[in-house]
Amino acid sequence: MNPNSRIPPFTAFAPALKALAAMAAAAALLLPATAAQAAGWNEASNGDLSNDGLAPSFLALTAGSNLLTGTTGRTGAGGPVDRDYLHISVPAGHVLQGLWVQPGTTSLGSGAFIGLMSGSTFTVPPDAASAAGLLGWTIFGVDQIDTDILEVMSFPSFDSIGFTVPLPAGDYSLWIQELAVGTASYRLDFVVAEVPEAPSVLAMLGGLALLGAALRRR
Ligand SMILES: [Ca+2]
Repeated sequence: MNPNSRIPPFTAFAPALKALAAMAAAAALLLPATAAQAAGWNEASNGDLSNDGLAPSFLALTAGSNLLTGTTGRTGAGGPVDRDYLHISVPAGHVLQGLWVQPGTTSLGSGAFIGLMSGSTFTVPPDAASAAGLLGWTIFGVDQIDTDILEVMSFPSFDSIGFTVPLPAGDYSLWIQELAVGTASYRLDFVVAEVPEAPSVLAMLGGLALLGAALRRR
């Protein structure tokens, strides 16, 4: 696929699905989800992300930069698969503004798959026939270093729902997986921004009271 295309071509999903289905058939390693982290997750120090979409690891995002550093892959045909599932929460009063691919990301072939779902668990199975049920997805790797992939993920593709950027506060889940045989590294930065507060009802009422007082003085 053309890494610069804004919408992943339909054909990009077919080999990805084939590879993912093959990995789904392989023995899955169930790894326990580990404790929540304050502002990022590095598999080297925080542990491997969960292999189970129904029990993903959890990362509470905070305002600013939230780095996710890990590896995914598989040892070979039928061998153990390392797929990474993460539940993220965008705090109230905030939005997920961008998802930047950082230097340190490596690719073995066409890149890694990243899928996004609404909710705290990733319920679409690895051998799904389409992207139905996903909010969005894309393939990323070295070609996307220093670029924001959130928007390209947002366009409906291969039956994905699609979404608008920025993502509002709430719970989301992710599935990240290198498609080629071997182990690839990824480094992603979830950029969270505060939503400017709307004028409160009390402030509006205060304004009306001042207006009323001003009119009475005339
Ligand atoms: Ca991993």
